[in-house]
Amino acid sequence: KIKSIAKVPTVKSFQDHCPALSPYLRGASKLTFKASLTLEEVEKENPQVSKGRYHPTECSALQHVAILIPHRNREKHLLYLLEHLHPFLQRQQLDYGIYVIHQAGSTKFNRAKLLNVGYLEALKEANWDCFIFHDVDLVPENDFNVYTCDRQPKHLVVGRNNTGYRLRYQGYFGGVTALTRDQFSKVNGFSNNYWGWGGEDDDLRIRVEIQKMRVVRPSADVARYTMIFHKRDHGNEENGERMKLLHQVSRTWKTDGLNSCSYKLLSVEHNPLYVNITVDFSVQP
Ligand code: UD2
Ligand code: MN
Repeated sequence: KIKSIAKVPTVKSFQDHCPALSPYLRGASKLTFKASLTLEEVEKENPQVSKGRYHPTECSALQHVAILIPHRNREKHLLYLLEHLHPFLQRQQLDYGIYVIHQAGSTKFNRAKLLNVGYLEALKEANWDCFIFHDVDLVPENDFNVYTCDRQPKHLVVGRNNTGYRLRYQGYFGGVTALTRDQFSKVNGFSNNYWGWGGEDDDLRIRVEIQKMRVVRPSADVARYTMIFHKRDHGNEENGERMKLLHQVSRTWKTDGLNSCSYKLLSVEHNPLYVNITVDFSVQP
């Protein structure tokens, strides 16, 4: 039996969805980092990017993705990341925006709280579906590692150059992660209480597990990164409290996170290649 199908009038303004896998992907690439690179050069190479945002014109992107980068005093790393990430995301045919969340002052660095701020501020200007929480010093090596969100929270760094491209430990959730707007809101975001280095990524994984979600990873041959060499930063000394905090997550996650993230916003600047959000955590808003 053949049912007659009503013809849907084709409206010009409706665009076809982009394909599940972009035709522009290249696979593994050899990364180079030129010492003399300038922001002006990277801007010139990316004329289609405006105010940190881009969307494909040939099709309508599958997801609207905000890339959130916590930052302080890593200008060169940021430059290299922007240089590689813009063309990488464009080859993936994503509708994306890059946000750099900059911690002003010299009080202890708080990566997790910066990422909460990024989520809250980015949603004030667009309806993002997916958030990529991204270290400034990790450059993806293979564009089949697609920066979209899945049905479950996704960890994108299976391996990196300086750890022999092997997963550091079961449950490792650091470096680069992808959560949908709903997944991140369900876990109440990151904890705001991790000052200095370490623990905040494990805290987020515990939150994910409490919600009965499961961390997924792309295959090891594509989830590869180069970490630009660095030493531990001043102001980001190891957090001695982290084990204590990690034991309390099941009691604290509901009241410590997105819903308690208060901060003094100093500025939001729309640069050509990224939105720069500056916050001060040393004073009360
Ligand atoms: C690991 C994790 C990272 C985080 C951290 C512990 C990997 C690949 N990464 O990174 O996600 O869990 O351990 O907190 O496992 N930053 C600045 N300025 C600073 C300090 C930090 O911009 O002064 C930012 C920057 O984006 C950097 C990130 O914070 O990439 C993490 O700090 P890190 O690179 O010093 O720590 P690392 O490499 O051990
Ligand atoms: Mn690092």
